[in-house]
Amino acid sequence: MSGLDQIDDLALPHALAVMGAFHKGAAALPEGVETLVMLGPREPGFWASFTQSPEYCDGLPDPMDRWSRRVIDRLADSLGARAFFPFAATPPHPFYTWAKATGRAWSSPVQFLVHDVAGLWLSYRGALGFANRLDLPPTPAQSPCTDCAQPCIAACPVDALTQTGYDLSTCHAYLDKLAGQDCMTGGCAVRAACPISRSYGRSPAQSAFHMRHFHK
Ligand code: B12
Ligand code: SF4
Ligand code: SF4
Repeated sequence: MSGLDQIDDLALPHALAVMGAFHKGAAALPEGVETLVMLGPREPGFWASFTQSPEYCDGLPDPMDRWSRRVIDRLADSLGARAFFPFAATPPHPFYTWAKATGRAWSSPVQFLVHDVAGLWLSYRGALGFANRLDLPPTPAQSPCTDCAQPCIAACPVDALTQTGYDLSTCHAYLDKLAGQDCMTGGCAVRAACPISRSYGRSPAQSAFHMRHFHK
């Protein structure tokens, strides 16, 4: 029998953390899964840890996805769980819907998920599915956006990501320009504007890595 604290302890050496969990019913889950535990980068420190890994150093494609598979598959084996990943599944596993079911992530005014600890820098590296119902701690009563001045809404210099949606072509066009290099090296200005993001301690080098992948 695993508890969330035990899972968090096992994730710690890999600079991963439990970002939330829920029981079947809060959202649909694959057959045989009663509890889903979602894992994401533990900050500060995730980038320093990941860049020591064989996957980062071998120069082959998709190092973070390959790292996630190796580490989270092993965690799943040791806990008697099933691993799920936000990539390489067709159709994709519904991580956005699952995230909201944890009660620790909400749709922000700009639609991206906002998390109680990671803010708009939220991302998931995988999830663990358990056949039994784990005890789960209480979650925040409301989204942090309720009592926020909402700087995310006006943070994009070209209004590509606002309350009215995400205009991908405007975003990508800006990222090709000199002015867009701030987003390329420091990450999306909308995600960075969130006060919770600012307290999360994510390395700009990690944002730059994802931006290079997003805007090849
Ligand atoms: C496809 C996809 C994209 C597409 C979105 C295309 C589109 N117009 O919707 C693109 C390529 C644009 C994209 C971009 C990014 N994405 Co993305 N993406 C996904 C992915 C792989 C699949 C989503 C999906 O269709 N699922 C299938 C449906 C059936 O399931 P669902 O998720 O429950 O469906 C819900 C969502 O689609 C949601 N939704 C609807 N409209 C939109 C629009 C946006 C922008 C989002 C985020 C969600 C969303 O509503 C659905 C119902 O609830 C998910 C991972 C996953 N497996 O879910 C990540 C995911 C949503 N993305 C994520 C991230 C981190 C990013 C990037 C920030 C990556 C980066 N550069 O660092 C960028 C954003 C660029 C930026 N400015 O920084 C995170 C969430 C982060 C967050 N705070 O919201 C996820 C969960 C992946 C992860 N590893 O954690 N992404
Ligand atoms: S800036 Fe405020 S409104 Fe926007 S996602 Fe963060 S907490 Fe929510
Ligand atoms: S990456 Fe930059 S241009 Fe694209 S949505 Fe974010 S702030 Fe706007």
